[in-house]
Amino acid sequence: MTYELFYWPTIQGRGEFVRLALEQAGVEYTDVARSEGPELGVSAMLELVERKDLAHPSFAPPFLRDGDLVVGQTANILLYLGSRHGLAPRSERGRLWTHQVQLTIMDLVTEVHDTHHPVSVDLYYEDQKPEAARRAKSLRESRMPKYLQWFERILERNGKTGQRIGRELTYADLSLFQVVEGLNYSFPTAASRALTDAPLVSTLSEAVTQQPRIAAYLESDWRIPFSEDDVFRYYPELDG
Ligand SMILES: N[C@@H](CCC(=O)N[C@@H](CS)C(=O)NCC(=O)O)C(=O)O
Repeated sequence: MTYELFYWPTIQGRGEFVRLALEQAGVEYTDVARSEGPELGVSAMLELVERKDLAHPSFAPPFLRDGDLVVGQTANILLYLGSRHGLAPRSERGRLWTHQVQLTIMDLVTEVHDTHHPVSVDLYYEDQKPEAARRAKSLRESRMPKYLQWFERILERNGKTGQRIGRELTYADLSLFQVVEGLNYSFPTAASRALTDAPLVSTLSEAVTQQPRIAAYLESDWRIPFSEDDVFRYYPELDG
C-alpha cells in the first residue's frame, strides 16, 4: 500500500517534516495535492477534510492516509511512520523522548510562523507589520537562542557522536535539520549568530545532508524551494 500525504502543493511548510521522513525511509508515497488525476490534487485534499463520514477527521494539513487510517498532526504522523520504518527507537522510553523532541521542534516552528503572523493567520503580513517586528525581535533575541541551546544540550547529553539526538538516526534529527535550514533562510543574521553557540546542532544538520537519500532528495526538483508564502519566510526587516 502506498502512503498518501496530504499537504499544500506549493510550499514546504509542515508537510516537509513528513516528506523528509518518507524520503529517508525510502517508501513510496503519493503527494496527493501535488498530483494530477482523478481523486488527486488540492480538491481531493479539501474533500477529505470536509468528509462527513470520517470518524477521525484532521483539523488541517498535513495528514497521512494509510489504507483506511488517516493520521493528522505533524508530530503524530512522524510517531506513526517512525516506528514502522526504523526512524524511531524501539523502546517506549526512546519513542517518547523522540516524540517529545519533535513536539518541541513543532513549538519552535509555530513561534517562527507567528513572527510574520503574530495577530492572526487570517490577516496578511502587511496588515500586522508592527506586531511582527516586535515578535521577531523576541524570537531573535530570546526564543531562538533558548530553543537552540536546548537542542545543543540534549545533543551534548546524548554523549554518542553529538551528531544525533538518540543512538540511531530518527525523524527528530531530520526535523531538526529542517528547522536549521528554515532559520538560516528566514533569519540569516540572527540564526548564524545563535548557531555559533550551538555547534552540535550545526554538526547534526550537516550530517543529515550526508544521508544518501536525503542528499538525493535535496538536490532533486521534488524539494520545493523556500518562499514568502511558506512557514519560513525571509523578510529582511524581521532579521534585525
Ligand atoms: N499543529 C498542526 C498545525 C497544522 C497547520 O497549522 N497546518 C497549516 C499549514 S502548515 C494549515 O493548513 N492550517 C489551516 C488552518 O489552520 O486553518 C501540525 O503540526 O500539523
